[in-house]
Amino acid sequence: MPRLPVFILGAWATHLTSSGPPRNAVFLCVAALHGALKDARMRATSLDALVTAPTLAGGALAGHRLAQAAGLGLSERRPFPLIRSLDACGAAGVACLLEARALVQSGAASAVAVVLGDAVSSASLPTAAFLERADAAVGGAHGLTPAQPALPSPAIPAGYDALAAWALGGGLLARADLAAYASLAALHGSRHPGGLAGKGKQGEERPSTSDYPHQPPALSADTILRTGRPVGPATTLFECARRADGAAAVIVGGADAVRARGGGGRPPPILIAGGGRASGPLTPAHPLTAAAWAPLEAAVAGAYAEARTGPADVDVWFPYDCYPITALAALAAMGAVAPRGGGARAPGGGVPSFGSVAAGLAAAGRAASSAAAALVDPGGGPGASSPAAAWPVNTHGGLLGGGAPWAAPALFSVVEAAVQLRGEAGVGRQVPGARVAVVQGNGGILSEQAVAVLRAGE
Ligand code: MLC
Repeated sequence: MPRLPVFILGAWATHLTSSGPPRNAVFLCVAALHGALKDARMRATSLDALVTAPTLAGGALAGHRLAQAAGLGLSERRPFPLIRSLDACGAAGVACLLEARALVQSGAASAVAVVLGDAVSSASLPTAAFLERADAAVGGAHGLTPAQPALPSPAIPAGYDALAAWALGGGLLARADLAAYASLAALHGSRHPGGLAGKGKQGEERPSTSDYPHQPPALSADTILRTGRPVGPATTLFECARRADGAAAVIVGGADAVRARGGGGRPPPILIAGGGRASGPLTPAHPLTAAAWAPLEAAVAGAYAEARTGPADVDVWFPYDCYPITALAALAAMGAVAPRGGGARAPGGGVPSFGSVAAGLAAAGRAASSAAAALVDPGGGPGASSPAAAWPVNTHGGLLGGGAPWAAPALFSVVEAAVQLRGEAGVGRQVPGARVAVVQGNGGILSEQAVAVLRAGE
């Protein structure tokens, strides 16, 4: 039986910050929720469900805490909204979006808010406390079994560093490819007003780049390799998810909700065309093999199959880039290195390799290196071409170039995908003719995968 179509009706994200006074994750989430409702031209009373995830900074019952702080359920006309809280770490942005879609399709809700945020910058959560919680999330100091030793602290960078070393050791990537990816992320991040590197007007209501002056990119691949503080043998600090405070929200509903809010002046709905989810172990098995990527490959395949589409139709890509190795692997799994329409479509133009990370990683690495060579000069100044057209990947900067509030980043990707598919990214940032986006969330160390295909104007 065909599933009911479900849409994104509104999307909004706060600025990302890492300095100034400590931020409160719940307050950030409330701000994002109100921004998304305003964007959708809807009232909080029209929501009948809220989907969120636990924060690193907060405690239990995250959804109830947020609903109460946002004043949901205060109307006498509606019951308290249904709350769902998913423990999926970095996969949460997409996993929660798919959960919201399932609530609408099952008839349990007609309009659902998906809200995620956290406050994990050093301004809000001192590094020692951050590492105690982040290390614990992936097994802690004692590891899980004698056969699976604990990762040394900082455990998350160490786990991803091992994946990068696996790819380098197998000759699948060159070290410079990883730095090239981070350099491109920094370039996009520097052009987005809401990210840590962006210079948007503080307090403006939604990221809008129409009046945003071009900022030179901060980092070339060469600078990253020469000056980046080593965090592991194959990772510098500039190749780590950049801790940040911030929140994102989207409003999801079916055809009824689209009709109920009317037409004129409302942003066009974005169809959630397909979704795929898959789980893996908490940390990849030792010794590492290409099988570590199987959940990612399965989630991508599920999303494409349901959307009845494939890489040739995708215009803008949102791989989860907590570390360059995950982004390049996801681009390979998504088939982003395949040429489209016979030309060098995004990004790069290499060997068609959709489906297998091991088969596509080398092409993804080469694509990143050649895009970085064209777009970023060695001194870090801007190259000639438009980054959004030449490298339509994480156009908001992702986790490396934009910022990473723990479990929320993939929802920032969903918000940016909506901005791109609505054609609202502004001069210098808009991917020309963007109609289809693919967004990935990755939790833990490849522990949880969620992928969504989004389509404009249906
Ligand atoms: C950090 N900095 C960056 C950067 N990363 N600048 C540019 N690009 C990047 N990618 C900057 C910071 O903004 C800060 O600038 C300075 O470098 C120092 O960063 P810090 O974090 O304050 O340093 P420190 O306290 O020494 O901690 C280093 C660290 C930590 C490596 C232990 O940064 C860390 O653990 N990072 C990884 C975070 C992480 O893994 N998150 C989860 C991703 S995995 P300034 O100007 O303020 O000094 C995931 C999946 C999941 O998302 O499920 O969780």
